[in-house]
Amino acid sequence: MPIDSEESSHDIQFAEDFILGVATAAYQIEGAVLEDGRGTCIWDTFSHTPGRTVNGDTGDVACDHYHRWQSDLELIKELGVDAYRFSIAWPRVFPHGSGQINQRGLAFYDRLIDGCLERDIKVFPTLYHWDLPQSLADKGGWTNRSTADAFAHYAATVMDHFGDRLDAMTTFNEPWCSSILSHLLGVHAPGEKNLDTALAVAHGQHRAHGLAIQAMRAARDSVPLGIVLNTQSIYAASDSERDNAAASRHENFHNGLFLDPLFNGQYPSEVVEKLGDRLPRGWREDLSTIAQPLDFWGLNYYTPMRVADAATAEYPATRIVDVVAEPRTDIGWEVDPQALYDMLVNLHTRYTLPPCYITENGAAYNHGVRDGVVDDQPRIDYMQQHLVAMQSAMNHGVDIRGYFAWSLMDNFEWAEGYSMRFGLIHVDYTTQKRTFKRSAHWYQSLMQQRRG
Ligand code: IFM
Repeated sequence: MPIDSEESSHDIQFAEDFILGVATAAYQIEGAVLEDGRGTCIWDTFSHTPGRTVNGDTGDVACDHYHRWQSDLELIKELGVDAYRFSIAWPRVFPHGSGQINQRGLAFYDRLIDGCLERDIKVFPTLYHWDLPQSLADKGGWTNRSTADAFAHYAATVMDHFGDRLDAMTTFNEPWCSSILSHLLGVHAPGEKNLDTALAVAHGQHRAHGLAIQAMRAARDSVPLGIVLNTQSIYAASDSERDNAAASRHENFHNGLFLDPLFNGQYPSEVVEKLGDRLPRGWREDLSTIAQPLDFWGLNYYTPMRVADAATAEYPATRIVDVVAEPRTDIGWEVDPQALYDMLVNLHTRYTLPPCYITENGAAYNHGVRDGVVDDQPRIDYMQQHLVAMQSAMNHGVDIRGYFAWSLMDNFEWAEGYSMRFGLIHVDYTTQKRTFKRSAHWYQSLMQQRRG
């Protein structure tokens, strides 16, 4: 069903308790990587390795949010959103991943969380947005089962300490990125290209997620718990049988590898058939730990995937085709809100999923400040169209409880460094001056309109 493109986001009727928010992640904004006892993480190592990020950019300073958190919370307050989704840096809490707790790390998030509550902003933290402590990486990272145990201990510690002040808690952000993109495609830290390792990492993270959910429920059972996925909205690149079969394999590998164990307690049968003997030993025994009941799931959506057959390549033997219907954003990603609608309806039909939050959606447009103004109309168009698509999916019966814009402000865009800007708020990285873009004013007006 096509979404109703005539509808504008200002026509959307958000339910009273529908949450509108903004999102960030620790390594992308905090900076202060050597302060207050923080340990090193794999992104410190990776970004300091020549050739890994655009311009050799690192998160050393980023948006200097570690020092500017109060004024940044004031900006969130000014936007008028309901909630803030951020991530807790594991290496601030446990500099070596396990062992001694770093009280100064906990104290930073105490200040941040209390600052949100003082400003009536709901708190939606994530435990893992890719900053694996380097000490754990040195012992095999997610391929070592003890990393999942350390993660569960970190999760329980955080829940025990902050749980009385949280509105939700997420275990992992986009485990596809921290396994496939990082260990098979070599784009993110640690930059490996090895299918066996990627499978072991994905499985290790699944197990860590399950153990963490159990540990957090035991510590405090009142906080809604979930996970954030960036499932792909997949289309065959052509009508050919081969491309259609490729799209189906791509779905099983890139989406099923995550959705099926989490929500069905098993890997897709095709994945087991092709790769079962390459999954880590004993994987079947972990499935019941992995498939914990969840209170919500988060979807991060940006762009669709067009997939073609790559017969001679390793399973899933597919390749991404740049069949781009304009427009695309400055990072080159196709703009297709229909793909968001299609995926939401499709996944909620095929799986028994808990309520959904759109935990990230947004666009990279690199408009600068001119006479104090950042005129980023394409970002407004993008978000407006995607809110309409989300609303259409809700009208079609998908239970969606909230939407978080990515991102509050421009920040360190991983391998792209500072070259790509996703923020509603412009950041001048030389002066750290923040400037509301037109999209920020537009988002603010959505909130005001809802409050009547
Ligand atoms: O910046 C990232 C974020 O960290 C995870 N989701 C996608 C965003 C844009 O690439």
